[in-house]
Amino acid sequence: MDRSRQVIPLEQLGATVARVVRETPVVDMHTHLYSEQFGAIGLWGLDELINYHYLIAEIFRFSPISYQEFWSMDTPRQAEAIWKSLFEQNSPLSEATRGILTVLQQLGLDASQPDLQTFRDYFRQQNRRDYTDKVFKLANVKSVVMTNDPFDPVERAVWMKAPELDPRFRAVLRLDPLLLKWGETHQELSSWGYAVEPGLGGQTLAEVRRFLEDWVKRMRPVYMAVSLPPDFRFPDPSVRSQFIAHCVLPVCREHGLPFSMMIGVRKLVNPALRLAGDSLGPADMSVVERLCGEFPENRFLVSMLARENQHALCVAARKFRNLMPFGCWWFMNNPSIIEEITRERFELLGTSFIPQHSDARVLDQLLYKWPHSRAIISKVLAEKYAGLVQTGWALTEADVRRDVKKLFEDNFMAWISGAPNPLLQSTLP
Ligand code: RAT
Ligand code: ZN
Repeated sequence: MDRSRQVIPLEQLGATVARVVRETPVVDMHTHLYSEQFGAIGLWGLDELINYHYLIAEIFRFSPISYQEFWSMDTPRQAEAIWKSLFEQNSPLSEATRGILTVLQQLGLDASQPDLQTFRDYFRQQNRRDYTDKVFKLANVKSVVMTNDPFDPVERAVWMKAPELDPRFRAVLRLDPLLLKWGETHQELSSWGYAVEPGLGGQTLAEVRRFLEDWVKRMRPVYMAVSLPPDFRFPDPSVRSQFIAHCVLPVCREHGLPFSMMIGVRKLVNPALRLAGDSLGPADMSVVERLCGEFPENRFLVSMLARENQHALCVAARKFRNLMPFGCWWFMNNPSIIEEITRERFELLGTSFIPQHSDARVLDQLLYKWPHSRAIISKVLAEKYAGLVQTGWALTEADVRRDVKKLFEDNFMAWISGAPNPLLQSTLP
């Protein structure tokens, strides 16, 4: 094939890649968003945006307000306190504060006149259904993956009614309570009719499998997921290891579902901050390698919270084709770190990874998380393509479109399809 006519000239590379990255819809493979059938737990709007726990952590760096005083206020008052402290009395330089300004800009609001009441008026005029369509369109997001906890009473009540969900919202069976809090959750399982014992005796493992099967049937999840501490080990004598080996991984295999492990969170290092009180620590990557090696029939999605683990995760993915690194999670979701991680992933893995997820907790956050990440991904991708073009390689726009579609959609869809993954079979040594 004569590719010379469609080849992208070096001087147009940056603009072409940026345009393709902007135009390619993304499947957002990890969020905390909910379709409207879940009611009030599906957060959206300005006050929720401002009350994001990433910003709650920041107000206490600038304002003398006590924890008690802050938590005694309702959501609008908390939002006003955060706005005053982080936007009026200080420049909103942090990634989380800048994000609010990007959201306002994307919606056509004037950030040069930063008046909370005016912005609130705009949001009051929106209705959730139309606003959801608008946000998906503006953010160029095709679908989002929720985080669904069968132990959460509000969620559970919705799932038990077998709701017809907005198809843009896909489910994930999140297992933190089962794997990390068995001391409490065994009672709930018993009360729901599963014959489990706290010490895992009797039929416990089979009953936990039955519980997972029931929820796979009910939720139709695209994967199962857990977040884990830095000292996560496998195998070890814990309940967690037993459940992973004998319940989670077998049921995942049976249904062709990946198991997502987000590793490195140290919960509540400052409990007074509540949801904002978690921190991070480097984990042992050999644990991930062992799981991938011992369970070659399982597929793993893995994101690490510590910067120190990012390179080793890429190396592990070179060794195990059943491992898919994804996203720049939480404290990694900052421009300087996203750029570094994305660059090392291209250098070690080509396009065989999932560069980003939004982790949005408030619908409107799609309007900043994706533009911010898209800008960095295109910058790094253009730089990597420039290296090819300088060798004389004839890069076409069709090549760029194929690659970006893999990064934003196809790699994830292939991973959750349950079918053998042709992408990984053809690209890894
Ligand atoms: O990024 C966050 O919002 C964290 O609070 C966590 O929810 C994390 O993303 C997780 O899914 O555990
Ligand atoms: Zn999350």
